[in-house]
Amino acid sequence: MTDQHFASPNEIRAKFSQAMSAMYQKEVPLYGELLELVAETNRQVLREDDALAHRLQITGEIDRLAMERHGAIRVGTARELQTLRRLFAVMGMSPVGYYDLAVAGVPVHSTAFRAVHESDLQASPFRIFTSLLRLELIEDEALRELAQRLLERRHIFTERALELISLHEIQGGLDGDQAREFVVQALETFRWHSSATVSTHEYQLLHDQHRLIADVVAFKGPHINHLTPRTLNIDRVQSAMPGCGITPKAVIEGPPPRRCPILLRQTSFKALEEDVAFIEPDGHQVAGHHTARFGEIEQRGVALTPKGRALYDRLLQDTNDALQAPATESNAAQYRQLLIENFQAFPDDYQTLREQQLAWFRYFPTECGLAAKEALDKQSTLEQLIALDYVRFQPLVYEDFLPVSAAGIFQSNLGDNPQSQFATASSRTAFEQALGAKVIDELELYQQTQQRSLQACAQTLGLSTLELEA
Ligand code: OOG
Ligand code: NI
Repeated sequence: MTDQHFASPNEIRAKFSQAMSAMYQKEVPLYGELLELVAETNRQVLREDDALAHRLQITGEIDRLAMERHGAIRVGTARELQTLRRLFAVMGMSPVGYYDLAVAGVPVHSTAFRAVHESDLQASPFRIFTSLLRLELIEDEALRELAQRLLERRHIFTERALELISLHEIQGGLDGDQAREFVVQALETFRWHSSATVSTHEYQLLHDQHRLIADVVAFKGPHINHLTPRTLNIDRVQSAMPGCGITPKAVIEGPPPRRCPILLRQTSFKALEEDVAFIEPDGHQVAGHHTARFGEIEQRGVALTPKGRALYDRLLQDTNDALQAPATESNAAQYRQLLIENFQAFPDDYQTLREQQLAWFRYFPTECGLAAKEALDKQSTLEQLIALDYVRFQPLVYEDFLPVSAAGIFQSNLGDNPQSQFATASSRTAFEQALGAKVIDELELYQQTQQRSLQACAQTLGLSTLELEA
């Protein structure tokens, strides 16, 4: 139950997302430039492509586009992850999906905190890709203990943030003043600190084990490591980036360019080398460097059903097998060509994607459907209504991430040489234990949204139900 005097979680999330973006623009000015480039490109695309503009109008995505972004953070302990879960709950964000990156040589597993209902996503689609370091994958025992010691003694939340999180749990919400204070306090956790918590020597040890370990363990908190705006044409932004002094990575992760975009395409620019101060055992500070924070852009397309996703995974695997080497600068053109060739097998019109049940859609009654409402045959099927143009369908946007792409993004800012795989079982259960909750299955969410749109359609047209053909 939501009480009237409580601030809405959607509003808190929108405010927080805005505050985080403002903070990151100050911390990493290049991100601000990227935002401008993306906004300008989106305006251009919308001017040129009426059909796309119309579609985004119907789905409502046009209203959320300018505020749409995701961020990423990495934490070190179950306690940190659990408290983050409680913190994000204040903003109406739940853990969705499980991503195992150990298989790609990155010693973390992850989830994405985000809103789950389409109306809440519409209010603010802000997402945070959140990774937990898997300390058990550090083989060197002394080093593992050092990492554990460092993590155990740090406090990544302000006292007041913790109080407000508890208050939210006890009261069932936060009032306006508390919500404003919460945004300020919660933001502190994600701020960049240029002073490390370790000596140069310790940093080197952690770094040599894995750069990511140093990034998580050697600092006061889980600094936001990138914020990613959503573009309507990633190829165009990618080719405009160098002109703005931004060098993108060689390969765009995800599917090839298509008429009907699917899932998610992403590219990042390399992490920046930043000045940090290490703290030596005798207490004095020594200047050094750390590279962690970077920029990224993404283009989102239609969410895929399990069948569509299986096809995507297979075609991507075929592409990588055919390349016979990791995709890098030197074989980028060949990779792109192979990707395009392999994905010929993926239908590229919404009609077929829907008929073959490869993707999720939302259904909307049309003007003429509404006009014909009284005279409608109550037994009409969905397919008949579509044929009559009484009902139309629109692609349901993908709100999540892709493990192979995420690994590619991690790799690119950890240095281009992919590290060897960790021989380990994927451990969703261990992740959920650390999180203190189950992660939500994203496919169920898409299915529910599609179903709700069918129900709403039926109701508006005065029918008892509307269903997809089996
Ligand atoms: C997260 C990398 C994954 C994405 O968009 O797939 C990611 C990280 O580097 O912490 O952000
Ligand atoms: Ni990202």
